[in-house]
Amino acid sequence: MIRTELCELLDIEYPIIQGGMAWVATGELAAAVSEAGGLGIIGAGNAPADAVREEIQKVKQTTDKPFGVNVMLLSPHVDQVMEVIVEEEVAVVTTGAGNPGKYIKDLKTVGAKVIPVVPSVALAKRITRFDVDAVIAEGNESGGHIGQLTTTALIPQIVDAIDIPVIAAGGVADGRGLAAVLSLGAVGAQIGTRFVCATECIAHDNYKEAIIKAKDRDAIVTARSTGHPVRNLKNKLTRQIEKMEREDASKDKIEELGIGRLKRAVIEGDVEEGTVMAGQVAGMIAKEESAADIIADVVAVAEEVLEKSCELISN
Ligand code: TUI
Repeated sequence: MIRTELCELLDIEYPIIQGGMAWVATGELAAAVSEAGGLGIIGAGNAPADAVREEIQKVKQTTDKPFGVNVMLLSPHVDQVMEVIVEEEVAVVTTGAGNPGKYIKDLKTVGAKVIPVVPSVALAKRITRFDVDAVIAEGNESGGHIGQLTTTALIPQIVDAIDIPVIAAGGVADGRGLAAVLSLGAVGAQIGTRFVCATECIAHDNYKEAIIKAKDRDAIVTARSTGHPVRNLKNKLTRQIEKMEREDASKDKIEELGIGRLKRAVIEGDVEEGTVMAGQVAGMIAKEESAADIIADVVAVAEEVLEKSCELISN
């Protein structure tokens, strides 16, 4: 059994949390991951508060186990989403794209654990001045909006810089990845892209197939020139963005082109003109399977890898 202090902190069986992916991570996926012993997370993205409340209620109707909500702090609905999270007494809140400092006092009144995503040591240090319970250190192998450092470089530097538990994100899709980030000092891993291909995930079949078909170099970074780089699968849209970047198009024009494109891919299944966010691990994902099978496989392989490394030492 792989248990770490993350299991005690979040009252979960395995040190695995699911990425809070906008549009993709609905109540259905979060409930399945939590029911299987990980921490399921609803991705609030830019959704209005009422829609987030519906997803929370879906999870509560399916499982009694703890789950979380990921709040994208640039959302226009962030204040109301945080209010709903407090009213619904959600156990865990992860945040992205900013500093959740001003919401922490309210979240703590209902005992929520607060876990911000950080892409750098500087931000990890700044955020730990607030009453946060852990951080998710996200390497640039991740899908979606990314920072500069790789997971292998980022995790040990953040582990050395702060005194609270560090969860690794970016580049983890199987038990080898989980064992690797535990070796780097993390207490667990966040997995995103592999859970997109969970049976319970509502992403369009075309989106799941695009990930399953992807090869090692297909998850590329676009929109670097805007200062908000995004990792997504190569398609007609990424070629169009690359062309605009070569022609020095303005940041506004490039960002405007991206509006509504994630929904177009995830919900409508337009994987050519939509944004197909996925991590570098897309090339490792071979099939659709249940969240429970994904977790069982990650845990079994991590145990095998860690046992082998113990044998290496004792021999
Ligand atoms: O948030 C992410 N990745 C995302 S969010 C997202 S939703 C979306 N999709 C399409 C269009 C618009 C939004 C897709 N991918 N990762 C977590 C993350 N957070 N990465 C980096 C950060 C971050 C950046 C700056 C966290 C804090 C921060 O703070 C700045 C400051 O100084 O306060």
